Amino acid sequence: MSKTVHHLKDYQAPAYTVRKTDLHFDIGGTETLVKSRLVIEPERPGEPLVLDGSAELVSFKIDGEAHDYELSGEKLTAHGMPSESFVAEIETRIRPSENKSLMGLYESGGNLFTQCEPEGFRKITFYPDRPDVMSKFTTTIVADKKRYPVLLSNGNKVDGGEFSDGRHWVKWIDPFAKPSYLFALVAGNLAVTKDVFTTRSGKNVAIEFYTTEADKPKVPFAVESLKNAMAWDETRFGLEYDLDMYMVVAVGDFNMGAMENKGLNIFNTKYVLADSRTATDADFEGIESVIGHEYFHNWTGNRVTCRDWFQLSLKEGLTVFRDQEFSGDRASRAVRRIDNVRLLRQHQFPEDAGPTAHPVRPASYEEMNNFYTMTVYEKGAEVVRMYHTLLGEEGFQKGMQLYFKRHDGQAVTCDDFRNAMADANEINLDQFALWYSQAGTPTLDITGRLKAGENAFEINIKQTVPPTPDMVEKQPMMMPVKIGLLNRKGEAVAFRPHHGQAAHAENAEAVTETVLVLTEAEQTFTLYGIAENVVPSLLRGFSAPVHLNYPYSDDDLALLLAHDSDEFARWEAGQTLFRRAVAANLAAIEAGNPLPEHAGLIAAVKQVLNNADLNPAFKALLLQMPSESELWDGADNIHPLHYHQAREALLDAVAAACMNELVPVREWAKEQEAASGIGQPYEYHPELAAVRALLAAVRLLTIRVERHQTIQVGNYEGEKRTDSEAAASARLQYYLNRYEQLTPNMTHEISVLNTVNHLEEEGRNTLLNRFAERYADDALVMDKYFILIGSSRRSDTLAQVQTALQHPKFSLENPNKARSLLGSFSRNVPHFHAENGSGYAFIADKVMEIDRFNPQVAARLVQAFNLCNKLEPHRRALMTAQLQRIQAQEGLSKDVGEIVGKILA
Ligand code: B3K
Ligand code: ZN
Repeated sequence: MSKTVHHLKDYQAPAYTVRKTDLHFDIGGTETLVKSRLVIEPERPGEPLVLDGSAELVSFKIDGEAHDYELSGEKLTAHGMPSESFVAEIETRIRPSENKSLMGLYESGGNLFTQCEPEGFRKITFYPDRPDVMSKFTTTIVADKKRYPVLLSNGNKVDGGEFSDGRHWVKWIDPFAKPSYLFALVAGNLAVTKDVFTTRSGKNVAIEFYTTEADKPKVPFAVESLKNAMAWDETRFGLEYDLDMYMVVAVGDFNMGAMENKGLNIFNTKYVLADSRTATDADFEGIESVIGHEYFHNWTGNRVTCRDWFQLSLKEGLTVFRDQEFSGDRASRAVRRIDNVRLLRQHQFPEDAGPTAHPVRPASYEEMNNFYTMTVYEKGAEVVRMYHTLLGEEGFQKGMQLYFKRHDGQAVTCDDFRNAMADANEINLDQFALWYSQAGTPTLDITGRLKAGENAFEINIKQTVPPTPDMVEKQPMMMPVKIGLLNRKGEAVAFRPHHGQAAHAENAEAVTETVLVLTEAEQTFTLYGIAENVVPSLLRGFSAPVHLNYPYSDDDLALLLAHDSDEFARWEAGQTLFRRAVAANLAAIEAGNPLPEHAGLIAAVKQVLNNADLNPAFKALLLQMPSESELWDGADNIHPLHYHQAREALLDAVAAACMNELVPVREWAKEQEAASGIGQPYEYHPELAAVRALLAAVRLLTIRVERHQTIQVGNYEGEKRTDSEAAASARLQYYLNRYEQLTPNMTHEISVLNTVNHLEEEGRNTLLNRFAERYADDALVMDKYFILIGSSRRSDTLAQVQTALQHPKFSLENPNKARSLLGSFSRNVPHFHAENGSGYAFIADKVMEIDRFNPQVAARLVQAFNLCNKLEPHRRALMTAQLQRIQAQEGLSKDVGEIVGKILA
């Protein structure tokens, strides 16, 4: 396949736009006939009409007459178009049941669904399939009534009827102009759950959730989440819903989380279905945030959309920011913020430092699907958060209002968004544009000193933006650095920021926190009114997505960990202590020396465990050590197993030293849940979720010690037992007993299974098998089973993963299943990076197999090889060989080809 690279600099407005799009779907047994009637406006008459499409073309007419055209690649080109408004009629034939790419119109479980973003619409019909062509759509669907009783599309249902041959039809009109990527159609046998939301202006919006009949009991939480999101967007952003109906359809085969099609969201079942018997607290939180995210797109994405796909972060970064704020306002703001930062560091920082690094607004792409990345989404959200930090809530909302006032109904760019923020606040944000064009995570090297005699503390900040494959020389960026100061007793110290240097400190009043606005490669800020020695608390709330170095002593970090009023900075101090301790272990391992002691760190962990004032979810986060991918970020010549050993050894050491503190916390958490006073103690509730998160974190530590202890056999009261089960091994009895009775609560069940998942004993297998049997008919719980198999550190994990591929409930064609088993294995450090290369060869095989039918899923999986050039020579050679093998595969998709090409470049 010839390689086509699309460049932002080549953007050209469309030569033809579409005023009206009338679609007619005739759904047959295996074939669907699609007729489209487009009212087209020439913007540059005389140019050829070029439409995107890869469906089978049946006919093409202009103003009622057959017209000549050429087909080449995925384009139809027609010359000699009328110079004024004309009508194009196009007929295509498609076969949804053969479509395993899950883009365009496809079949899942006997029902039909669409996915059009970014370029799936062209698999359905020929069209200017680009976001800056916005058109009003009507959609008529004809299908057999028995097989497809439910026929849905965007907008409002306006008409329908029945034919004498058992078929029926429905007509939908979407009153809002939209690009083709927001088109959706669903046809099938689905049950509906209804509700109503009354907007603040008094309009009733019909809410309809479509699932299988059997899944109906698992819908209410998602419905509640939607209503909460609708209310929240009204109060926090002043934004109301604009149609009479809001539909959500759940489908088991879906390439990503969900899709914001206008009025008709299509969701992965994972983000709709939940009850506490089968979903964990994390699943509930995921549902709330994804339901919110897709809803918020109605304004940030649909009403105002992207001019071209390079601008994807315009809608995604902003909408992630909005869903993060929604979740933060719902519960545990600080904990959510830390979760966001962990996600960014574990996945986006490595992306930004690797072969596929790209700016928040990429400058080029081969396959757009490869750019739905952590950078576009999560770093994009951090960029939006920086506006918020620089401008404050009020200024940010002023910017949002101006953005909607200027651009409602338009397809615009990231610059338009930045200009709205700047103009509404009458400030200059020109330099801030660099966040959209420069890739790579900046590093801040900060020093601080007390200026004796001047009652001042001076902070010097140097920023460097690293080179990335796309760009070597970078300019200094504009960013907010939020800071505070602590004295040696851990109390906040008041100071007067230097005039003009701080965003919100034009007055000379003393404050305990300020935002320094960094604009230079090196800059010094002076804080006045400080007579004592202080420890600076830097980058509070993670005010910019950067690496930070400050020469803190371990004692400084312990002080911040114990006393900082900013939870992020507090957590970060603990993370830095962990990072230092792992680095010391790593150095010892690589030099063949005995491991060091970690008295300071252990004392700090004990303090955390003993502190009864901490929110349990926050305490759980404080106990979590950075993952391997965070630990080796920035390093070269990486020996993954050494990092793994260094980290494991530290966890073992901390657990062993802290048992006296850990066990009481574990017992406290168990009692807490039962005595919570919250109606049903095992249901999802943020406060109970916090307690269960702490319990899970503590269990993962205590098992490290308890697995070596003698076994006592006791009674297991969790469930009914048969005689043969009663005879199960003492080991199994021990696990079942020791790790508590299983309540009707998936969070507990998974926490117990995670705890024992790495143990070599047969009892672990027995437990997992039981779990798989019990939930054999629940696809989402089976995903959890496959994750357990793929992420185990047991020595036989690769063999177990291979066996699981044959499991009757496993299917490589189902993205959730492939991601659960193979995705988790590709992140399983000791097995993916096995010395003999078996992990790499296995994943390469699966990438090639999946690529034949679903390039998007394959292209995700192949990114496990991004680390290639940072590895030590032996593994680098092994990985390179696998990448070359993939690259040589015949018919390789451009999705996988683009990624592999960048890694091998
Ligand atoms: N906009 C979709 C993502 C589409 C991904 C296409 N590969 C979901 C979302 O971000 O809300
Ligand atoms: Zn989105």
